Amino acid sequence: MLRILLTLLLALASIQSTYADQSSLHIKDAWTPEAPPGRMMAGFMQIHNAGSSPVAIVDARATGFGHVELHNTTMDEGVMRMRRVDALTIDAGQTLSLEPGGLHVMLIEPQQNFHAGEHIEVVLIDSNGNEYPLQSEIRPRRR
Ligand SMILES: [Cu+2]
Repeated sequence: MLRILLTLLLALASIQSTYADQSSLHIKDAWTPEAPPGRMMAGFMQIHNAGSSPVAIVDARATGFGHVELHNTTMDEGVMRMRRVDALTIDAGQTLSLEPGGLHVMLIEPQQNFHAGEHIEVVLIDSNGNEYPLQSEIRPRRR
């Protein structure tokens, strides 16, 4: 009887930790600057890790885009360049900012036109295969 109870408790514990893993990231303020038709777009957001271990985002996809990469922006002899990064790592208890001039999700090969006020469906994928869906609000470019 005790053995059964223990097995049951262990099973419950493993379900709980799986659930905790998947809900440990809280993503907010996701937005994308409007871009001319056919041009790639960038996704910015705040990613908070409420869990007790680091989470590494290693891949992403977005509805309406053929290809998505994780990018950083660097200054190279006074010229702004974007470079692909292998992962966006968010340490336990920390918030990672994706913002203009820095880290961003690069939305490549748009397959339709997107307009300010619409939302882009983005899914971030971590190194364990957990998926984090979010909606990125398209905002008008500042003029
Ligand atoms: Cu980029």
